[in-house]
Amino acid sequence: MSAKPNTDEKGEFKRQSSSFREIISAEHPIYKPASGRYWLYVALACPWAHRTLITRALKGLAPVIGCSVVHWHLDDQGWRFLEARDGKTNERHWFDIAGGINSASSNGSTPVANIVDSAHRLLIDGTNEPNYGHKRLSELYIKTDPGYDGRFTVPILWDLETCTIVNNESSDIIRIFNSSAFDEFVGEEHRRLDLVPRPLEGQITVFNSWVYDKINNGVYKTGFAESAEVYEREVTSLFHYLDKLEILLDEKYSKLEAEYGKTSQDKILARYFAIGDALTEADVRLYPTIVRFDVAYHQHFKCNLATIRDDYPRIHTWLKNMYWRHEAFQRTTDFNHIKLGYTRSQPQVNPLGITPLGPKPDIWPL
Ligand SMILES: N[C@@H](CCC(=O)N[C@@H](CS)C(=O)NCC(=O)O)C(=O)O
Repeated sequence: MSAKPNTDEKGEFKRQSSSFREIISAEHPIYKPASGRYWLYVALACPWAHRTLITRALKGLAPVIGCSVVHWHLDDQGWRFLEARDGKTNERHWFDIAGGINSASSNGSTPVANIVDSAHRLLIDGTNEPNYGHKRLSELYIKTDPGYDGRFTVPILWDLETCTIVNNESSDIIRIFNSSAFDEFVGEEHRRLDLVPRPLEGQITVFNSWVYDKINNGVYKTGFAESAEVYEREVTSLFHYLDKLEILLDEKYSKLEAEYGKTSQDKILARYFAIGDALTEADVRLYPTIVRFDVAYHQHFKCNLATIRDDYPRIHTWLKNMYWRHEAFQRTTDFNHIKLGYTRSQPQVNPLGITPLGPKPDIWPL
């Protein structure tokens, strides 16, 4: 998401590469593992930030790494926090033990259409920034490097001890969370979960690489295209790779069906994942794009050759399985932030900022 995305002279979207790429480990000269030392800054609309929230929840890190959520509206100065009631409120209670969000925003009685960009509903539109009382995400970048001239993006993994950004690349941040760095601060069940098990690492890497380029980033390349020619090429490619994903998941599902029988849906779903037969990083990286597809990308980014719910039955089942059977996925998904974030923050795509009410429901029951 961005008020004005980077595009080149051909009208093609070019994603900026991330600037801060450190890790946290006992061997690192500065960034040592510790509880309460690191802080995660996210936007709930942002798919890249979403993967870090899911991983934080899955690895039981909510009590170890605090979190702040920017307001869903990205304006021409970037992301902002809600005003602090007092500069030091610890918002960890909002991101409860499961690492999820208060569902008030999803069940709230105010229809999306009536919500204005200046809404200031603390813990619904976002949180304050409790560590320094900052108003803007950009302040964290400037604090780290006064000469920083890149984009002010979420997610940020922040070190409260040195007051610097450790890392602002989501694919690194999820690997840091998945590493053993924080093992001593979490329970056995969370320590045991490895999202990139050695035997599957090769398959996960191959899957991630085309999913990133063709699907995760593919929707952006489609939606931010500035010429019909670029748009048509990108949207065609995007659906070609969704077709590929559907075939892959169909093979998986059919195999499980043959093993357990058509009526044993529970048993099938317990092993129905993108790679292997347990949850891995591949699911974590695919989910944020697929859960946004029908509610945001289909209309806002003109990714409208098909919908997940009506045209990709296997991807749809996989999505519902993730959302309904895995708390870390459901509790970090906020459809209001997603819909409002995209439709109100990108005037070049949606100049009037009218947020479509549909499709309904946001996600179908399992
Ligand atoms: N490479 C980054 C990309 C993050 C990114 O593009 N974040 C968007 C939100 S979806 C952002 O903060 N954009 C603000 C801007 O570009 O001004 C990652 O994966 O962590």
